[in-house]
Amino acid sequence: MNFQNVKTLVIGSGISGVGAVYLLSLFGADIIFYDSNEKLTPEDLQNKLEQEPRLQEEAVQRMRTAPVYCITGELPDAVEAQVEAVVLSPGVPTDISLVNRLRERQVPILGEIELGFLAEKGQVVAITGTNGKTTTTTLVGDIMKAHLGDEKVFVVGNIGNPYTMEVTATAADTVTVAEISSFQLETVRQFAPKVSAILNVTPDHLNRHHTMEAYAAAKEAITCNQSKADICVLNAENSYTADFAGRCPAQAVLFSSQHTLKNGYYLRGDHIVKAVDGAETVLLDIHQDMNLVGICNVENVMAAIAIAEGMGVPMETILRVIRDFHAVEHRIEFVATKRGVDYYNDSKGTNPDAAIQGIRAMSKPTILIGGGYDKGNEYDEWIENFGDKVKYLVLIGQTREKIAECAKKHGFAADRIRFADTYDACLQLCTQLAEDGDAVLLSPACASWGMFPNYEVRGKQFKEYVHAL
Ligand code: UMA
Repeated sequence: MNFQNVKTLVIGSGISGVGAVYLLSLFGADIIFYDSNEKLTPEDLQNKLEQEPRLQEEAVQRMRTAPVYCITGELPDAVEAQVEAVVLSPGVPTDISLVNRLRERQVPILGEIELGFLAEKGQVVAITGTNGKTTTTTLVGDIMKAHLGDEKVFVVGNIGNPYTMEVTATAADTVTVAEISSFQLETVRQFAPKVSAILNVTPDHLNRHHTMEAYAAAKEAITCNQSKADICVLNAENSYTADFAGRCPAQAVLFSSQHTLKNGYYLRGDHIVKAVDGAETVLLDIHQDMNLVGICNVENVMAAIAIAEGMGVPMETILRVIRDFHAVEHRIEFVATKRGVDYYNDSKGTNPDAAIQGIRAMSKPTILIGGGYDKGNEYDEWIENFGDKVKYLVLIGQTREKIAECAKKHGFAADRIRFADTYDACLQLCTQLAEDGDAVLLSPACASWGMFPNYEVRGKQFKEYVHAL
């Protein structure tokens, strides 16, 4: 699509919106930068652009000659009527009335990822899944950097680095490793990775996608422009991804943490094994060669191996990077031992399935911090995974009553459930409840929104508290 002089509405002034404005300015578009948040002013939006250090001089010059029109609050009808294309930030639902009206008028609707892909010159690896995306993306990024050199690899997307901000530096010999959320996949049209991965699909974000079918369909869209010349790495143990293997447009490469496979990567005892037509090669020992804990991380490592091999990286390089790789921040991250108590930050456990992996990774009696923003999830399976491990459940946020009721329904003793009104009170209570030999795990099964701007802030505050003990 040619954006030269096209009146383009960018919705959302977070990091994706800023990236989109940047790329559109290089494309020569006539930009309206819009945020529906009434607490923001047009000057706030202008400041976000001016304070972005990565804007290249060419874009800054272009913004001077063709200023970006910033609007907040309600979008005036007269402005809406002029819009010829729209770029959505991932957090903007695709079915809000403004977007519906533009769609009815047949205005092209692109997501920020799709916009970025229009400027991509190299190859793309794209990783999605309900859980494990960030760890797998980071590990694949590290492997690709070890193989090609740091300057030839860009790690972008939901991981917190907008694609549109990096893509102008891509070239024929670069690789972009993108963590892609279901929100971002709702708006892809031409996005075409050489290697994709769907790590797992379990209930999440149902307040946005409404049904599991719609959520799974969004994830599957990662392959919509792939062919059998491309690869899609899939989890053989997840019902959605295993089912998708049969109808995937790309060549499906499977991994399994529970069964042997004739072709693919699997866990046998303590070893990750690769099989080709039944002929096995042992690749690594999950205790001796990995610093990550939990079966979820074994799956992430298997997926990363499959992706990297799909990108032509020698196995020797892949295994060397895995041996040096440590946990991603906020993902079952060991923080410190204080007064005999181990503290783990799993703030990225923002849904029950992710939090199941968190509690499964614990080996000691655990004081578990749960609760937060209500995304419409059910907590039964998470609580069923507590076993005898959870000593106390300390609950915060909007979902605390819902989780407490669910825990009691599953036989969790009411006197082991505590409510905290503030995050500080919650952390102090955990320290009081924990005894020598226990663990404290922040793995809330809920988004942070409502109490924190994002899960990173929730995790960082947890770590600051622990380090200050
Ligand atoms: N906004 C509107 N209209 C709306 C909705 C939102 O104007 O109808 C505005 C808000 O007022 C706000 C802005 O949009 O100012 C926020 O946009 P955004 O939510 O898309 O946030 P970004 O800062 O652009 O960050 C997004 C991703 N956020 C979400 O998907 C919610 C980041 O993922 C991602 O790192 C970043 O793009 C770069 O790609 C975060 C996330 O929480 C980590 N992702 C979810 C998850 O992992 O579960 C999917």
